[in-house]
Amino acid sequence: MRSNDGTRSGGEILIDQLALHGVRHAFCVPGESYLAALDAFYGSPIALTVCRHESTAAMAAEAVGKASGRPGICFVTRGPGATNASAGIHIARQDSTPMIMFVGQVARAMRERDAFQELDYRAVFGSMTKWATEIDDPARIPEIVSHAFHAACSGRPGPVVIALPEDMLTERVAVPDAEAFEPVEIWPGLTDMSRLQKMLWAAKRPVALIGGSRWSEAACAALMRFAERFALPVATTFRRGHLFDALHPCYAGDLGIGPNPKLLARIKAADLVLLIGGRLSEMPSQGYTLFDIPEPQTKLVHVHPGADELGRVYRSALAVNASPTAFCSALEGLQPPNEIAWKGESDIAHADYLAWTETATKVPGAVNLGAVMVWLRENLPADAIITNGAGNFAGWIHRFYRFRKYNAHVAPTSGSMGYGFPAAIAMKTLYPERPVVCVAGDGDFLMTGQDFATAVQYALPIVVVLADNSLYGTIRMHQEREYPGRVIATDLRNPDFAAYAMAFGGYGALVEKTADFPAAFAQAVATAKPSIIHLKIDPEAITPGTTLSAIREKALGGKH
Ligand SMILES: Cc1ncc(C[n+]2csc(CCOP(=O)(O)OP(=O)(O)O)c2C)c(N)n1
Ligand SMILES: [Mg+2]
Repeated sequence: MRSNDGTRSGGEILIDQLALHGVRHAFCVPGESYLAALDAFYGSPIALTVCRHESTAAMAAEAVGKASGRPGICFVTRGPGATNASAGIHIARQDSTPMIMFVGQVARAMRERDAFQELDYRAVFGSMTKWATEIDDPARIPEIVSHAFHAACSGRPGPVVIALPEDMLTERVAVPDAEAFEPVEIWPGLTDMSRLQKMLWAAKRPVALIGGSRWSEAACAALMRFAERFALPVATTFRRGHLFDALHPCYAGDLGIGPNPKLLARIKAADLVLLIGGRLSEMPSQGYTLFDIPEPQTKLVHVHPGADELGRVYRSALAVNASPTAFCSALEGLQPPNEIAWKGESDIAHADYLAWTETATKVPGAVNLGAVMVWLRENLPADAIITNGAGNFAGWIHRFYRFRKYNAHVAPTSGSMGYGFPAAIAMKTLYPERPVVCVAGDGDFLMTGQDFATAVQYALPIVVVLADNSLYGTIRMHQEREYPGRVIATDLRNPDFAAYAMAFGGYGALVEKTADFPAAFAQAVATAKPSIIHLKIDPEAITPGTTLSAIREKALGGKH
């Protein structure tokens, strides 16, 4: 309850401060540990979504951070709430996403007694976050929250955890608010840009790789203009496909798991690699094999907002500490050479990409996930958003879907299962007008599937396309390769997912033939309810390019 004596509770100061910093959505699972903060949401301009599991609340907050570039916010209770949420914190860490998690804490006078659900948050989250702290004095909330927004967004963005002792949230003090926060841009130097100009003029076969965070629609547009002027082939790194229009004539493809061999050959043959925003970590670097470490055989220009990332793995010929947003606008000042030595290469690269992704490969079984992806890319509007978690099913998204707009793909570079559905909740909340499709595996979906209830509660018409192969398929694939025929802990017995959706008050349909997918999808959209389209996938169809039996036979052959 607000009073008019000039004082506010810690909870009120906190929520006022979040609203002032521009927060409009937050996700939570409630707990008695932070009731005073919950109460302050009452009547505030921040829409609070209550979830069924803290991993959903944290992943949804991460997805908001990923899409908006400003910290996504979640509130969870102490001990078990915080540990349940840790998967989302880890994603924010690996994916360089700004996020702030507020977590309840025991009263100040009880600390260090191992009181009910007490945790030392600095110790538990210290290695996973950019900053983990606890607020002791409500008068310092404006300062610490402002610090948290800056810390989450500065340099290489990441998560911040703030613990809130219960009695600190109810204490009343008079304190002024801090001013609204704006992220600090990191501009490249003039010398950086003129050195880059010289390197580009000397290059014979350059290629750009783009990834990471701190992008924007404007930055993507600026990069596209640069690519056009320089006729430069541009590839996107693992799960960052939405940064470049897949149908743009300079798009060279997706450098992730199982990439186009022609793209890999192009990158290996390049004499200059312009890496903007990404870290070239394990997945895009093909298990750290693409470039020598620490001295790449290819001239590398590495542009990254985190000063610590430059020279961390790869030594570059030119290291530029800049955010992609600032760097891309500085690219407008660069001039292409009069004679572009690599003229025509971007067209070839794009043709290679189109050929690699054009038609679904043949796979065993009556439902071809590749054909479903081709249908979706041809029938969804360009601004539709695809979300997913982790599993082999995602290989078909990367290969056959074509992302055309900023934020059209929201997925974890960290490979965290269960991410797709919470991200879909977040995207439908942020962008109610954009169609949101969550593509999930059977294993993947059930990691956060209980939050189908949340989508029903908030009437979020998300369509889940659920690829059910009755397997933890990715792990079975590795298992058959390393221990052929010794199947253990990778078979799944699944529910009737269409009935599951109906039981929650959504819509569900079973699809057993590719040809039935369009009608099921249209029906799901027509109901305007959260929906699950349950695709029965043959377990043999393990990747777009091979079968489970082929992997097993090859491994057995190799062992004899
Ligand atoms: C949270 C989490 N737990 C475990 C894993 C390891 N893992 C990676 S993929 C996978 C199986 C995914 O199964 P499913 O969603 O059914 O997709 P499929 O591979 O069968 O297409 C597992 C267990 C992970 N990446 N994340
Ligand atoms: Mg599966």
